[in-house]
Amino acid sequence: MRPVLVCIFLLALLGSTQAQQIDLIANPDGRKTISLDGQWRTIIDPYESGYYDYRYQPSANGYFKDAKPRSKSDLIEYDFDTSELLKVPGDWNTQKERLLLYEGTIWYKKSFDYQRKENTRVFVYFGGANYLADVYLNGQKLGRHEGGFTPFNFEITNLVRDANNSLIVKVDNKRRRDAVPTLITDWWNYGGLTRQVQLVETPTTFVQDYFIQLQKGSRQRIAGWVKLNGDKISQKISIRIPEARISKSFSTDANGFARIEFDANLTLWSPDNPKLYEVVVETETDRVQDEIGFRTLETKGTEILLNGRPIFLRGVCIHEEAPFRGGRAYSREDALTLLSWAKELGANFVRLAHYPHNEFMLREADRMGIMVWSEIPVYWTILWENPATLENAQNQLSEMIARDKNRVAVIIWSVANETPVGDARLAFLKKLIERARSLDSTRMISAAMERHYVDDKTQMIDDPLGEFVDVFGCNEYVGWYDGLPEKADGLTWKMKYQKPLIMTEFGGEAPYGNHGDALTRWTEEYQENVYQHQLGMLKRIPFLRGTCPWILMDFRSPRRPLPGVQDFYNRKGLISDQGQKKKAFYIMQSYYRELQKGSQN
Ligand code: GCB
Repeated sequence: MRPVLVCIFLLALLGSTQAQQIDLIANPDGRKTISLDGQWRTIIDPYESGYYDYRYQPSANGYFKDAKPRSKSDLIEYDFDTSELLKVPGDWNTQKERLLLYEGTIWYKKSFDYQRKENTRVFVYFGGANYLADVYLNGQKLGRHEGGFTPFNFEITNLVRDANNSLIVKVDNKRRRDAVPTLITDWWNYGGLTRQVQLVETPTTFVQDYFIQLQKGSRQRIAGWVKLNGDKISQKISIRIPEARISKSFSTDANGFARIEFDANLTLWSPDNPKLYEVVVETETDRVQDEIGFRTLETKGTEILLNGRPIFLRGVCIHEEAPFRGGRAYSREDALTLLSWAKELGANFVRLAHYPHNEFMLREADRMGIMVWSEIPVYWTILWENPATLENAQNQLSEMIARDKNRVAVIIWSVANETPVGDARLAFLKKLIERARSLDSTRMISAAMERHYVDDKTQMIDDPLGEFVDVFGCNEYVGWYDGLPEKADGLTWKMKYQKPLIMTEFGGEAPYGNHGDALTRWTEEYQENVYQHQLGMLKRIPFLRGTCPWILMDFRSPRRPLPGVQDFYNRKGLISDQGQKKKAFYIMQSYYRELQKGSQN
């Protein structure tokens, strides 16, 4: 069943007085919104006493009731309104020292007043909550969302009150073997309401979602769809791109769905000229405005073609970690700092590792002309045989694509990172690839994979997953986990597939300011040495179409305890978490400048 049908079915089933989790509302910032960001009341609940009773049964009188004693004799053991404050958006770990390593449940509460308007629906939209969120309004459950890095929303039109609404979210970031990601990762498990929370207002029938991109293989044919939600979903709709003098009309069908297709004479988006158009989707009752760019993308043998021209992806990997203050990044300012550093490095491409980053990153990448690899946290050792794990991964993939499918900067959807070759894993990842292709036929699909040694000198890339992706991503740490830097000099690379290769990770670790000779681990000189030998090797790989050193900036990791050196940071950054550039930064920068000379992108 198409999501829109599921949604209509649920609407009918639940009746209009119930809360509903509906498909994602596209582009919330293009609508009327009311921010719920700021200080929220919070209760730390390591034993989940606010959720389970003492027999470990879900309690009918959990904290979500937000109860108050009605008489002086009443026994109620919690009180949101005198509890601690935490800032939203923001991870909890970096807001209070005792929460740095906390993994468990914290309850969040926000009170708000709301003036209901006629013919208006209202939704609560969460940019992200890591990892499991149970959401309640005025004591009633709106629903649950799993996955720490994708948005979700619920309709609250018929539950919201004029005054003193109590919005409560139980956020649980306990790691689980069957979750996505699973128990081990090389990044901090930042918990909480890590992204913006907003009320989104729409007319009774509104434009819920749209896909407006160039058709694969065409430089002027726009193809996509528009989906309405409401009680009058068979309507005339129009798509306007004023600057390109486009105004086209379509009709939605009985399910509120319209395919759109038309020609437009467009200036294509590229890193050199990141042209975006104002695009307006209008119905009889609603109007949404977006900024959308258009470009073509294809692979041909081992080439990647952007707007028909071969490109080399001068990339860098980025974690969603906030420069200077630490913790999860969540603001436009964070995005601008990170992406400006990438630009300064000479990058035209970023790999947003290892999960979907906040929407600002994508919006700013669109504006700055930086191509994006976006991935889901199918990382290392997922439970490949568990159907619920697959469903969860598929859902996170769908939500990532739902949010970012109109962002021209996104050129690659990645389904996994460094997963071990095997049948169950292959079946799992093939399903993810099918899902990605069914939702979006315009992007390239990839995954970061591994290589192996055929003999001392020969690297072979032949992961069977390679057959199903458009572009092969490979992580290798020659000179760091694998021998000394000069080992790279003697290596020859072979690939089983006639496809483009991106070296999606390589690098070494050094805290900024730690100096020594080029063979002393943890020094900037050693890191620089790794990069020098890497570049010598990379330049000799004929099918290489992109490089993404690991990583732009140092980031917190529980796997990195070495005192005085790591102190629970992965120090492979080209830049420190305080913005200081290490020697290796300049090695990469001069390589990218050299590449840039002969290229238009
Ligand atoms: C990898 C992982 C990345 C790690 C990195 C490292 O292969 O993909 O998540 O952080 O290596 O530093 O070891």
